[in-house]
Amino acid sequence: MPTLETTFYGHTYDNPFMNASGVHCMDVTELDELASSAAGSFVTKSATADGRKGNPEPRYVNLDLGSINSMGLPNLGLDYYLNYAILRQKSQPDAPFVMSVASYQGFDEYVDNMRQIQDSAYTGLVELNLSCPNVPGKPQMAYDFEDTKRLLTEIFKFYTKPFGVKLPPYFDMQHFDKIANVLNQFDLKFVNCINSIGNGLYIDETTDTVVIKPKGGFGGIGGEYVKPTALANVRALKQRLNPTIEVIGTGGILTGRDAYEHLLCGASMVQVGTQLQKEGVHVFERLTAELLAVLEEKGYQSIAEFKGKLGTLD
Ligand code: RRO
Repeated sequence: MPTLETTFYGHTYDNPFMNASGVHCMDVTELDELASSAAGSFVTKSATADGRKGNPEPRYVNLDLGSINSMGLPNLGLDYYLNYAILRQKSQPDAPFVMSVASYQGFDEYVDNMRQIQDSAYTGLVELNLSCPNVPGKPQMAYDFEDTKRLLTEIFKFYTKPFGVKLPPYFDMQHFDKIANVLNQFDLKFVNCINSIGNGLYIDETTDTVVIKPKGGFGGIGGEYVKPTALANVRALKQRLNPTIEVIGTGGILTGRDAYEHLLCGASMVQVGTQLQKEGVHVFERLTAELLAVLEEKGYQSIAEFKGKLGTLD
């Protein structure tokens, strides 16, 4: 019987599956459900300094081939997630998880939030979300390579705990080169590719209207629509980043085969967003069973045997 055990930043998890930040991770109840699910680990909702109600509803809609959302960073505030993280780290030191942190105001809030985590008792992994597509009037940090470098430079002046970044999808080889060049200048532990494809538009056939209220219907696209883009980003970043920076693969994972493809591209962990929203936490039982079946069919005993070993035609 093969194993799905996966080592990520020094800890071996039962399997590589996690939720994608934003899905089923808003409060203690949801987080505890993830923690006791079949997922290998989990990540909290991206926190801003103060709690936020987010954008007006409807702001998330499931589509046949995925989802569209413009949640607008609803969350219970950094103190809430930090308290949860500190308590959980103390009570379950052998089950590490990831705390996601974002910013609503921009540059200074990112720095202040990281300073608050630095000054806290939490020493676990943090995912710095540089790619929220849904703050009206605010661009995504990680599409500005100069600002991203300036922000990481500022944070690394004081931050000594392990963290990585959540990236938006890139669509040009030169942009893969540019972001990798910035990220390789820092002691990041991981990058997570990809956040939703920003500012898509879905139209309801019967009403001829958009389906979500914020921003005139523009929202982040997830699910089946985004898998090829996600795989390309995982592969391209894995090929360009220092080997010490691990990659988390997120985007378009509906089946064990989808997860297998992310691992082939070099992902160490894989995150599930839209499909978790559609199916609930039991999705992780199905996905682990399906991924195990893929390993069995191919005669692999472990993920390490094929991770990053995508074939090419030259
Ligand atoms: O809350 C959101 O609107 C949101 C965030 Br922070 C994000 O990073 N990605 C996304 O699709 N939605």
